[in-house]
Amino acid sequence: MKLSFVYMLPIKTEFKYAIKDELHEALKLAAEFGFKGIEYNIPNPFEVDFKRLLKLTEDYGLRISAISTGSAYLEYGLTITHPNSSIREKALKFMRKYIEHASAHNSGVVVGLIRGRRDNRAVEEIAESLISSIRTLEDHCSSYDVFLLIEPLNRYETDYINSVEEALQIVEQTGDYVKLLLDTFHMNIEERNMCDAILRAGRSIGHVHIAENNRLPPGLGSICWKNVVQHFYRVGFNGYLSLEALPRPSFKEALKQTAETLNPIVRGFQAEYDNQS
Ligand code: LER
Ligand code: MN
Repeated sequence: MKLSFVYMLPIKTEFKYAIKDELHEALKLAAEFGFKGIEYNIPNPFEVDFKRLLKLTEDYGLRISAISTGSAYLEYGLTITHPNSSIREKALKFMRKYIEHASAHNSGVVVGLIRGRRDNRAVEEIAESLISSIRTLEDHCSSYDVFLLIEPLNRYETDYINSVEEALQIVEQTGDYVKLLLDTFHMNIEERNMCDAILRAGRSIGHVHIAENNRLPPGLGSICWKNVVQHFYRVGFNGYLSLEALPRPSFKEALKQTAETLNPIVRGFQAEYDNQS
């Protein structure tokens, strides 16, 4: 597994759980601390200078681990299950562009907040809307060799898809171009046991967000990282652990803290994993 961190491009709405500081400095530090990836949260995929982001990322020896899309929801209210079809179409247009960008490093595109809220709709109704929207993206995903990532979010942030079990139902009804994004902060709230949930998600895991139970960087809370990392390896996951935490006490400290907590654990299990596969 490799370390990554979420970087949020500028938005007007508040989002506290990503690094937003000077990008050069963040990339430089991350590379020094042994991070291999950066996940860009991009509010508008049509307005971003993606070539510049890609070049900068590669100049520092990093890869794009995933593209997250929550800022398109926060900034423009776009969702792929919106009852208003023109808003839904606009969200899908954004998704197709995100997929094209993600093809640079064949990474996943996150379906978190952009999947929309249930509000007063029946769960069957929103599920049908989500599944049909996702299916319209299948060809684009396969042409660009990119996958989608369904992220269960805790009940205080959304009223639709809070658990691994619920997210797996979407994977079952779509296809293997749809994977799960497991976020340790959300799992700590929603799952009875985080390690059992990892085992249940198994081969469907495509990406991981890491933060403590209190949403601080790993090492500043009570999650047992050795156990969690071991379970990700147990199910054959060898992708990115992407920091999405409150960047406290500073973004520099957050990156350092994450590296110091996780590098030795990952190193320990990686050798074992490589020998077995
Ligand atoms: C996004 O990845 C996430 O985890 C959410 O909490 C966003 O609000
Ligand atoms: Mn997350």
